[in-house]
This record gives sequence, C-alpha cells and structure tokens, in this order.
Amino acid sequence: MPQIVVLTGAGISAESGVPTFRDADGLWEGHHVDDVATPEGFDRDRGTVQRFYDERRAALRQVEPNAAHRALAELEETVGDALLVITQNIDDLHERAGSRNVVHMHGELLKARCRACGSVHVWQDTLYDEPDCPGCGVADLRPDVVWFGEVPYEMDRISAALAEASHFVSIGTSGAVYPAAGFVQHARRHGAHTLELNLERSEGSHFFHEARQGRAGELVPAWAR
Ligand code: BV8
Repeated sequence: MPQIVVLTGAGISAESGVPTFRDADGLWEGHHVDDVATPEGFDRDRGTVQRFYDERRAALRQVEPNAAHRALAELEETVGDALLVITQNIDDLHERAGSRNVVHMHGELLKARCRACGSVHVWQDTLYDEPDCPGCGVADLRPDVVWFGEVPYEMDRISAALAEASHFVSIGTSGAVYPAAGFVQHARRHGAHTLELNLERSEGSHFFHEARQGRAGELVPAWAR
C-alpha cells in the first residue's frame, strides 16, 4: 500500500503548455462545461464534444512532460510502490515522464470507450468521424473520460490508498471539483501529513497542514528531492 499519495491537477501540466480549466485562457473558454463535459452535452451535440476532445488529443502530441512530471517519475524510481500518483488530468504526461503507478480518476484522452459494448481502446485519432468500435463494429465510440455527473474511476483503490497514506501531496489543482477536492480531508482524517503545492492558494488550502505557492516546475523537484 503506498505511503506517499500525490494528487495532480491541470496545474502540473500547465508548464508543458496544456491549458488549465480555470485560468484566463482555460479550456472552458468558449465552451460551457455543460456543453462539452457532461453526458447530456454529448447527447445534445455529439459533434462539438468529439471535436473538443479531438483538438485536445491532437494538441497533446505537441507537448512534453516538464520538470514536475520528471521529479515524480524519479521519486518513483527511488521509492517504487511506496508512491502512487492519482491524477485528475487526462493527458499522458506522467507516463511519458516515466511514472508507472498512475491512476487516471477522470479517464484518459488517448482512450475511447464504446457505448454499445463497453470496450476501451487506445485512441490517437479523431472520433468526430464516427469510427466503428474495433470490438463490436458499432459506430458509438466516446472519449474514455469521466464527465460531470459520472462516477470517477478506481474510487475503491483511491479510498484505500488515502486511508493508509502517511503523506498526501496535492499539486496544481484548484480544489474545485469533487470528489478529488475532498481527498485531503480523507487523508488527514487517517493521520497523513498533507501538503499543497500550487501556483496560488486554492479553495482547499485551509485543509492542508502546509501550503506552498509557486510553479510546479520548481516546487515539485524541490519537494521530491
Ligand atoms: C461525481 C475530465 C459522484 C474531462 C473532469 C460534492 C461531492 C461530490 C460531487 C459533487 C459535489 N458537488 C458537486 C459535485 C459534482 C461534480 C463537481 O465537483 N462539480 C463542481 C463543479 C462543483 N463532480 C462530479 O460530477 C464528479 N463525479 O461526483 O460522481 C460520485 C462521487 C464520489 C464517488 C462516487 C460517485 C466527476 C467530476 C469529473 C469531471 N471531469 N475532467 C476533461 O478533462 O475534459 S474535471 C476537470 O476539471 C479536471 O479533470 C479537474 O478535475 C477539474 C479541473 O480542476 P484542476 O485540475 O484543479 O484545474 P483548474 O484549472 O481548476 O486549476 C488549476 C490549478 O493549477 C489552479 O489552482 C492554478 O492556480 C494552478 N496552476 C496553474 N499553473 C500552475 C499551477 N500550479 C502550479 N504550477 C503551475 N505552473
């Protein structure tokens, strides 16, 4: 069971050039959350949602992991399974930096899920063109991401890890979205020391034993060393 549980949000990928959700030029600009990140929005206008994720999937190929991702991968090299990274991000930058113990609680941009048969497939290309499911052949693939109102992935594994953690570190998240925003309280209730590393104080900073403000590319390597 991991002793160090790290939660990451859009802020850890910001320095790789991946827009965050709530900063001035965030992803939601020009798109209302309800229109692009809910099942209802998908049912209303499938094409707009598929195009929104197609654009993010294509943009992901242009960016690289940054020093914060690399510091977490190097820490895992040292401590192995004692470290678990739970990410709210749907990019693959933790994996490309070398992390292996990663839980994508909100799914992955580079995977597609079939609404007909439930199968999940690694997916680099467009979904806008309504491709057939490689499993059942039906043309009903959606991004394998968790939208608002949907249940996050691996919640049992996450709850168990939070209950056993001696250290909980939150990196680059605004603490605006649940249940992730509640993880610090869960870990703290079970005795973990809690630390927030974020560009600014977040909505949840007051729940942490310690909160450091600054860029992830500087704070994370300094903490992980
Ligand atoms: C659910 C995937 C039931 C798609 C996303 C109370 C309890 C439980 C649920 C709710 C509740 N109240 C409301 C809800 C429902 C809802 C919710 O939380 N709504 C909010 C708006 C109030 N939650 C849900 O629907 C969730 N499901 O609750 O199911 C359930 C619950 C428990 C158990 C079983 C069942 C599902 C939510 C998932 C939605 N999907 N993403 C996609 O990516 O397109 S959410 C998406 O937004 C991200 O994944 C992420 O989670 C969130 C964005 O947050 P951040 O990552 O923090 O990004 P943000 O831009 O906000 O902040 C960036 C931060 O970085 C900033 O603080 C900034 O200062 C900092 N930063 C910037 N640059 C840097 C930096 N820091 C360091 N260095 C830098 N360089």
